[in-house]
Amino acid sequence: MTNKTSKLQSTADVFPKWEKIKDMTDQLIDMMLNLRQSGHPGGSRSKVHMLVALFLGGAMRWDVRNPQKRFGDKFILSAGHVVPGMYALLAVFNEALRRKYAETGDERYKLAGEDRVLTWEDLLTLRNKGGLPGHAEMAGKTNIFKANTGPSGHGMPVAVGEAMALKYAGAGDVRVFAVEGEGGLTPGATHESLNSAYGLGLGNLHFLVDWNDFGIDNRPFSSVVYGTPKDWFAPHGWRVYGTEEGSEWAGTHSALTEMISDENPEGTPAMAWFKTRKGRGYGVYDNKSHGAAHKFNSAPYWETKKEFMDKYSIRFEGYNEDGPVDKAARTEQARVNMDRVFQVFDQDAELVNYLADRLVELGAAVPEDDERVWIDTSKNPLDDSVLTDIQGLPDELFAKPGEVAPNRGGFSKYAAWLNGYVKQNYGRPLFLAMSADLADSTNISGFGKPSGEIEGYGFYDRDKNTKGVMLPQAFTEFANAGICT
Ligand SMILES: Cc1ncc(C[n+]2csc(CCOP(=O)(O)OP(=O)(O)O)c2C)c(N)n1
Ligand SMILES: [Mg+2]
Repeated sequence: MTNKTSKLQSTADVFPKWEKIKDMTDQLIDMMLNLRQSGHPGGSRSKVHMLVALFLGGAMRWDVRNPQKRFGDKFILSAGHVVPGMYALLAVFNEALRRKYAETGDERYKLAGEDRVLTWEDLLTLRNKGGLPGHAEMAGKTNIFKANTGPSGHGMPVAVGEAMALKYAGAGDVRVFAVEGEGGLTPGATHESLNSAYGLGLGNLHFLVDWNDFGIDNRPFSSVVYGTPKDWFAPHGWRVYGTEEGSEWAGTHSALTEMISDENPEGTPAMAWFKTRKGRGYGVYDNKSHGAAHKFNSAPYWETKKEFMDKYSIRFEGYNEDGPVDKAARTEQARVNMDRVFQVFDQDAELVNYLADRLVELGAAVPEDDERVWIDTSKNPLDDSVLTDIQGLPDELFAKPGEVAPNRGGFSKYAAWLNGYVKQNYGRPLFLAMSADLADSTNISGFGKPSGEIEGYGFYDRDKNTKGVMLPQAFTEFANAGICT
């Protein structure tokens, strides 16, 4: 088994580089939203430190050149509304590779085809038909997302399901990271996800929470929701990490590093919280920064450009002016100014080298072999006509004419046969099943029962029966729906 250790970034030398990457990301978020006059600035900005540290620090094994690698860690932006932050960050990452490839011709820096790579020019299309969507979608240029998200909290059950699938298959070293705001922790599905993840023993599941204490309404969540992230997660058996300085590099990087490095013999899930200020650097804060960009080229907008311009001696086109008015001219101005953001790269070749090489190094650390996966995916049981040919089903599955039997009894027998047949012929089950504490009363537990001579897989137990197919869920109907996806 190749279980390459994560390439943790071990020194603080990189923090000044991360700072520049963050500055560029911030600028691109603002410019994108300024052009489109739509989108979510506050939560996008408050998550930038967390995201830079996650994607570059080594906690996450991933390959920006191919986010669909089978054993790459999975990322879910459960707070799907803050997708501009991720678009901007991906644009910075990809631009470093694009430049490095142009400079060297080295294939390691080569990005996939245009339809798979998000470039900074794409930021000009935000929330336009055919352009970048307003919430996170697992498609095309953004396959880094492993769920389509937007409804707050609803990425969490999906994250549980993905972590479960990986663990079940034997690839429990592949981690799932889900990012949420504290507001997104309040829907019921989150509560169910926390219990489910503990029950299923998902040591590969990690929730990251941007604790900025605000959503949209004009009151902090702390005025209506009791406690702290520790209170919310620890009683559910989760390991809790975090930092009061979620907009500083040292605390953010160490919270993530500790979370993934700690011994975890019990296989319990983990979370890390990051205390931040919603709207960091945007000039408006908390809920006021949530869903409204500054008015196009207004004084407060230009104010968000000033510090960057001074720091890097870069001048933005149209600075402190209102115009232009028509869409084409506005888009052109945004294009010119986004391009100027990358003067930071022009000024600092070392930064481009670091970023491109780091992304390549992280990509190369994603394991490739599948020896540890016991489910043979080279053969697909669903292509087996025995399963779909009703005429060919064995007689014992059917009740005799006149026999009185409950439907659910037939369901159970059939479920047992399906998993039994696939076990015998493919060495794996076909179905994992779950219900809300109703496994036997609905007879869905048939999926785990013996079929004739073939032993059933039984109930899953996070310690004693990790091949069990009947997941021991409590009353988690909402989460089950997401887990099954
Ligand atoms: C289930 C659901 N209810 C309401 C909304 C509307 N909504 C979008 S974002 C948001 C506030 C999000 O606050 P938080 O989760 O704290 O995110 P952050 O502060 O990190 O942006 C709300 C209420 C939603 N997206 N989903
Ligand atoms: Mg919030």
